[in-house]
Amino acid sequence: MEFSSFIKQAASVKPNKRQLNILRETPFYAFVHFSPNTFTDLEWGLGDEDPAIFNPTKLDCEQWARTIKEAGMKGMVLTAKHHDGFCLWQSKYTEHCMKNSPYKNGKGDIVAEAAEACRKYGLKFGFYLSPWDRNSKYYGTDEYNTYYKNQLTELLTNYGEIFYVWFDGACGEGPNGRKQVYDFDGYFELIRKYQPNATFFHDCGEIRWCGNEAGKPSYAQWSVVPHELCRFCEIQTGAGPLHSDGALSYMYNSDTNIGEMSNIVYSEGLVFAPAETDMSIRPGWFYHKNEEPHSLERLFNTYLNTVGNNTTFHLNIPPTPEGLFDERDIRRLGELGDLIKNELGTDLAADAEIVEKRKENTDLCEFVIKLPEKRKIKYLELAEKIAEGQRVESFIVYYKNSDNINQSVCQCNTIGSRKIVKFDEAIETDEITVKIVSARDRVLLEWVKMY
Ligand code: FUL
Repeated sequence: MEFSSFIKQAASVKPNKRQLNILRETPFYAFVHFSPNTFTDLEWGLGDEDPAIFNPTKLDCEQWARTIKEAGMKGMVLTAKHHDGFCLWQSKYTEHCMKNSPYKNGKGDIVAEAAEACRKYGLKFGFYLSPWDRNSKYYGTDEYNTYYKNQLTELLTNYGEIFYVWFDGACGEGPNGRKQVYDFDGYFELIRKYQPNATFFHDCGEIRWCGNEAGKPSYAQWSVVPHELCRFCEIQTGAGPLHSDGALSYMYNSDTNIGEMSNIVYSEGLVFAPAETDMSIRPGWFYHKNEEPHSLERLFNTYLNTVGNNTTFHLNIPPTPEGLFDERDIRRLGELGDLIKNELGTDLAADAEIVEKRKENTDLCEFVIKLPEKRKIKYLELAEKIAEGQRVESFIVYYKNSDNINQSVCQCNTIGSRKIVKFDEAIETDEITVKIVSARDRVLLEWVKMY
């Protein structure tokens, strides 16, 4: 395909309504890792743990929900089953579940309690169901897919509205272990059937992995990526001008050039697949009492680099063996919620006039944002009309300085669903110009905010 028509097509690769919902309504949400690991102090359980050890004596899912809400998150994703295979609900298909925990004399259902708490506090609810299962006797056979689908159906049909299903890519069985061929297409079909508004995470799914668990997405975040990376997403363009079979066979989420021009031109076609950044508030995903939560500065910077860099932010908080969030984590999340509100809560450009200056026959343009008076600005937030596609490759920010001269402050890559630019120092100005220096088609901004 011609280079120019390929780029036009790339500019109009669109999200589906489920992707759009999560990007616009739920960009920041919580993970909750809770399983026998919480009681054995492990990260990856072996699958032979006695269900009797799973006994949270003070479980309070409402405490979880309150804390999550106060941090500014909009949803919760619970590990209904981690790699050890223990199910936090009353599954009909295994004894390795709450039926054999002392909690509520074997009648407990933590998925139900968490889902209810979310509803009470206005949070969305989703779950993690580990494909890798070290307990199931079926693992490694075709029957495992039936077992997995039965469990998925239980979770999709008994707990009200689900916004997200999280499929973990980890599998550590090793070279001599049991190998499972997962029927992912069959799993996704069940989500479509029972929860048509839910989206799903998978290394290369509708929401894809950012490539690390350290809270560090790539400096240029593209939601429009090669089909070779995300085969479960619908292909929306023709092949890139430099495509040949196998050209992108070694691409992975951790590559930093994903979605860039130098990458997509080799593709067999492009899909819409925004990234999620998943990270734990502590070093581990599960609770270990000697670990401390990360600093407020690290968490806030991660928020800016994720929600403010076209990815979603999935922040894990692990409950203690008692079934409560640790006071240290609660404090840190409260501070984070306050800091987000204080730093990014009041839009100083709400009364601004925005003038778009564009030259005929080019997609390059400038947005001049005029404030009624001089204000001190620390952050600039931009959002593309992501429902129409992602177009901006790079832009430069200028501000009118005290000599009335346009002075450049920074150059940035990509905008996408949301970009938050933090200035090294607050600037005092009544006019900021965003000059688009490279774009794939006419730039459509959904909003401009300043803080
Ligand atoms: C990984 C898992 O192996 C970890 O235990 C954790 O659940 C993390 C979110 O995903 O792949």
